[in-house]
Amino acid sequence: MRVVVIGKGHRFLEIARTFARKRYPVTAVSPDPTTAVELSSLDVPVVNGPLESVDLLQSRIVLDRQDLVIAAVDDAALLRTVIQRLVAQGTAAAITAVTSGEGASLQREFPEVDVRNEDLRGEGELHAILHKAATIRRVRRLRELANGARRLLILIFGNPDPDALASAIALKGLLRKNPDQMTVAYTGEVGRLENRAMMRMLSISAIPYEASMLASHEVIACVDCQPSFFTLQPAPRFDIVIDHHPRAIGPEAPFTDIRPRTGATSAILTEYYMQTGERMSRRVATALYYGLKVDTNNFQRSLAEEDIAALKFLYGHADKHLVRKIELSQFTANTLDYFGIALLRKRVVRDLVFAHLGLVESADVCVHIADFFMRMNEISWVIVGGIAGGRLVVVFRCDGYQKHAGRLAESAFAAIGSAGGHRTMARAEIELERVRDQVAGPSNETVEEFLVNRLAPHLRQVRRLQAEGSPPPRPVAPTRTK
Ligand SMILES: [Mn+2]
Repeated sequence: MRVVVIGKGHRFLEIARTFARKRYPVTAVSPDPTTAVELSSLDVPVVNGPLESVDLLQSRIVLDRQDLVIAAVDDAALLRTVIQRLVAQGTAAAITAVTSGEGASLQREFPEVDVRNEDLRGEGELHAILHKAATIRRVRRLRELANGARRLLILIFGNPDPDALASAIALKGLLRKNPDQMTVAYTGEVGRLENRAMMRMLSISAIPYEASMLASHEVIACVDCQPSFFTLQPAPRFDIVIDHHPRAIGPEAPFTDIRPRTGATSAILTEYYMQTGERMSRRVATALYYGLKVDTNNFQRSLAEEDIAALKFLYGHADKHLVRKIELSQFTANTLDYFGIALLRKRVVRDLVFAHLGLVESADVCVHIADFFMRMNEISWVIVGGIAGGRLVVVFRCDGYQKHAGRLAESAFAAIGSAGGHRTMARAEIELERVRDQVAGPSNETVEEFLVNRLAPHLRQVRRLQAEGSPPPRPVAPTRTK
């Protein structure tokens, strides 16, 4: 990456020095004949000439999209002229304008220019300026890719969650393309009631994926996932990948932004808007805020820099009452009945609540009940099992203090199904077919025994349960007494 610093005066020299000291290849452009002397110790080539007629090409400075031009001119009118010329000359590089005065009108006039009115001496500012230039480049690249196609498909892997849905509509909003030419599709199904509520209340249109979409859309993006996640036949060829999951091995797309340390893809999309000054609608802000909130478990998981910056921005723009309304859309009357079953079937040992619910309408029921039990006083472990869609689902919750739910799930179930998760929440899913020989019959007691036996070697409290033996069959619904 090359850096061209244009201007004169103290601030201009400081910026050129800062970048040169950091070993960036710097070229200085200045009318001031003493500039070469001032920068001589740093090996910075200097082009002398009047700023009013600055012309990079004529000065034999050819820049590409990786490069950065910084104009540091104190005189507001002159700075405007310089920026105007740079933009008119169509440089591929990102442009930053540094002014000591008020920069708002300049920013309005040139939305793609990063206008700053601070000294650029510290490490933090340097980082900020490079970061912003990189983001502006990224968004430009995204728009180029999108504009090269008549129709664009945004794919969500599996069941769309709030982070994926928010990222999809944020990407749509960023691309400056007719909304009718963009399709959001998912390969799973809309499960949780909150997600349905989110789609309804924020008017998010997303439809189930069909293979025919590949032919009708020239550019394909995926958000909150990576190409290797999909097992579609025929396999889509992805042009855009934006995600925060651990980087998986797979084909590299022309545009790839994968940040495994970031809490949510929503934070990455928020950054695109923030850094390019793109106006964000309240609808998109609300979706992104909710996506970030859910993926970071209410901002409790360790937050990366992008997450905090995004939260700060979104907090002021999102409709938090609407978010609350979405969050409260959790249960149907049917779900509530399972709470009754859970209360009757629960087994409490020391700080553990264990409950196997038997057949449930959806695995989400186990999640709701596990979260509910976690609120009990002096409880630090909750394990809830249920059978949905031919699978035995086990949901783990713990307080995370000297405990790791993900590891417990893995050690007990990874050998026979998919299992894993975070420190405080985890999940295992086992195809019932696969454990037919171990689950002697379909009755809840044998499944419960199976779960206890798998978990006992890994958790002391479950060994206690095991020692107690199977409890006598309990009613699954309250019985009325006279
Ligand atoms: Mn996510």
